[in-house]
Amino acid sequence: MTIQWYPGHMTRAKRMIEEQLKIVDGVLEVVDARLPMSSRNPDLRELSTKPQIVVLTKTDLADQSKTRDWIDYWCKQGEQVVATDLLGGSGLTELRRLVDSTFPELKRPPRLLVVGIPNVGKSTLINRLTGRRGAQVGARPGVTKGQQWLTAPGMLLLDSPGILWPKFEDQEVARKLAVVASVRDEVVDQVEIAWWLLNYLQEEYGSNLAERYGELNLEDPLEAIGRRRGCLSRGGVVDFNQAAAVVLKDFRTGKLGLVTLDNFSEGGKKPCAPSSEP
Ligand SMILES: Nc1nc2c(ncn2[C@@H]2O[C@H](COP(=O)(O)OP(=O)(O)OP(=O)(O)O)[C@@H](O)[C@H]2O)c(=O)[nH]1
Ligand SMILES: [Mg+2]
Repeated sequence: MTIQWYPGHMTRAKRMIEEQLKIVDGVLEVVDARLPMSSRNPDLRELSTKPQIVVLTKTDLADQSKTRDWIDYWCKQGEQVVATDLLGGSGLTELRRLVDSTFPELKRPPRLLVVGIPNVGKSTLINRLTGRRGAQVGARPGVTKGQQWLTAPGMLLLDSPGILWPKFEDQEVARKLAVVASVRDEVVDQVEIAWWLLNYLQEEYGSNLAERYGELNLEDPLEAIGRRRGCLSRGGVVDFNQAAAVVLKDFRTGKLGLVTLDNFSEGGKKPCAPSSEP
């Protein structure tokens, strides 16, 4: 199945972001630490010329050593990056400090546009920084529909709807985005992405899988998980849709351990998606 998801509201949101970029002082690009590369929208990078800070969210769910590698890499590229756990609240003081030092000449609080793909935590970040629940939050993509300015100590923040790009050339990237629920579950074959995820975990984080589900039959891990978790339809046959939902929920809530889905290539510390290598 080919995954594509670029609904009309994203086209409109992109136009809105283009307009807002003209009036803001800078950008907070929100990136999911479990997908340090795949959750960065190439379109957004092209649109903006304003000073930018990358805010890595969900570090509480990501592989810490990979998070460090990616941050080192970006810093060497001259990017400003802060790692945050928006549920625990870590990284926010560092972010405020970085915002202060990025606009030293401004006599007023900087106006910052918060951008990123769906479900990465843009609205949660704004609520954290403002100390209020002014922005609506939810564990699915497409929660934020409009835009509004919100005041935080030392900055003004503008939330934006998450946007993707019109075509996923690399379906591996699309699968990863589906796994972290940045693409709507309804447009994706859940069994297929659960299979993909189980394969990836088997290769990269085998012990996490064994810890959660016990030893698995590698030929058909979803069947074994479904049976153990009681995802059965009439006649005792495993309901693969239910089993896939269990696996995806376990992953998204951190029950499969700390996992990052974007790897560095072997050898040189150069980022690349495994499937996009020549
Ligand atoms: N574990 C964890 N969850 C987080 C973190 N940040 C955000 N979330 C959760 O991620 C989900 C999405 O958060 P939102 O703030 O609505 O994301 P968004 O980027 O505004 O999403 P859209 O408006 O749909 O584009 C919510 O369930 C948040 O609680 C984090 O650092 N760690
Ligand atoms: Mg939002």
